[in-house]
Amino acid sequence: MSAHFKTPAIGGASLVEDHQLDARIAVIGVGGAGSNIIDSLIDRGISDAVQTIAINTDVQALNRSRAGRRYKLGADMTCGRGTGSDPDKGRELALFHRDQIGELLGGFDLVFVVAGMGGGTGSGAAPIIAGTLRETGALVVSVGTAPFGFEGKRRGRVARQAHEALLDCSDAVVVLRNDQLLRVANQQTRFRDAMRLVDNHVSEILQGVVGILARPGSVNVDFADLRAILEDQGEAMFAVGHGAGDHRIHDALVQVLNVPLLQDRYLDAAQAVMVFIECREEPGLKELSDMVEQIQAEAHPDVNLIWGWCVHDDLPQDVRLTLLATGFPASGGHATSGWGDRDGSWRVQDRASHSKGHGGHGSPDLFRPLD
Ligand SMILES: Nc1nc2c(ncn2[C@@H]2O[C@H](COP(=O)(O)OP(=O)(O)OP(=O)(O)O)[C@@H](O)[C@H]2O)c(=O)[nH]1
Ligand SMILES: [Mg+2]
Repeated sequence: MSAHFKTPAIGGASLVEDHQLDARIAVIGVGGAGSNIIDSLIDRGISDAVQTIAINTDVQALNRSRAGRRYKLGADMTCGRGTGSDPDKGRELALFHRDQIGELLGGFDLVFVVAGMGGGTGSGAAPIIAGTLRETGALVVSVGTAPFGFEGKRRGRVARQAHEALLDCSDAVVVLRNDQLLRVANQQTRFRDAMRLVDNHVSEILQGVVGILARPGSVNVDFADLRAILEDQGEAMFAVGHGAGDHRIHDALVQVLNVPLLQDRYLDAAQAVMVFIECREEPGLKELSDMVEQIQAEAHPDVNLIWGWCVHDDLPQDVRLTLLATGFPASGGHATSGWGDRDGSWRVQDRASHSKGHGGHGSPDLFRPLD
């Protein structure tokens, strides 16, 4: 089954525009940050064909959410007040409702699981939700934020564990480090504004990926290509850049290569890269070939580079360039202590040694739609 952006009726007949999504896509925000990111995505605009879903233990936050579907997680066990920053509780509740999560949220081809790591609900529940939906056959991409160092050592440790669990349970995991924000923040930047910046960045990435699937281009990229780049990959890097004027594609690419929020990850280690360019006007052969050459020069010598472009007039600038990179080495090479727990580097785990499954039983009473 395919979903469509818009099907305007002309003389009673339904005309399917070129904005067609062959893949069924859901963006699931887990916990407070996840839910706020969904709202930001809705504000920025996302195809009606993409299901927006919020899952939270906190009923007040859920009531504020503007997601298309909202689910309380274990409301009767937590009295709807969240987990008190306890990731074990978040995990237990998700395991408890695991079967229902699979039943109610199964059937998607591509699922983004989005959460702020460091608290209880997102850190504990997001990996279980990711693993459950992956077992339903969906390609699961998790997007998590790593807390600011000033949020404390404990949050950093919880976030690091959540990240490892997400790697076990997802096809690809993108981490955005809040601390990187401090590089672009100034004395006047308020906490809420900094968070909004992250929310907007994640939304932009999601818009970019949906754009890849939604707009068939002259050089087309489809869901099979996306699966080839993301399936069973572990660490991933996603970035979006914009450009205008004579050097529009080059400028967008430079922006992408310098996105401050991404984990310290360098393109030269990426063995698989997808680039998609949306342009208000058809790009020139030279600017396209320059871009491909530049990426090939920056990426791994054996990089599998998939690229495509389309013309699309509803863009903030002349060009939007979305880049996805995967195939990073399974350990080492990118050690970073960006988790705020100050205990040095972390290692990406050997994914083959981890099983996808988790136990747990569902209860029809507790994981339920809000309305
Ligand atoms: N981008 C973004 N990050 C946030 C926001 N709120 C919190 N965070 C980050 O996400 C981490 C987890 O916070 P929450 O999402 O509020 O926690 P939760 O998953 O709801 O968990 P509990 O409330 O503890 O059950 C925090 O440590 C912050 O680093 C937000 O609105 N946007
Ligand atoms: Mg919360």
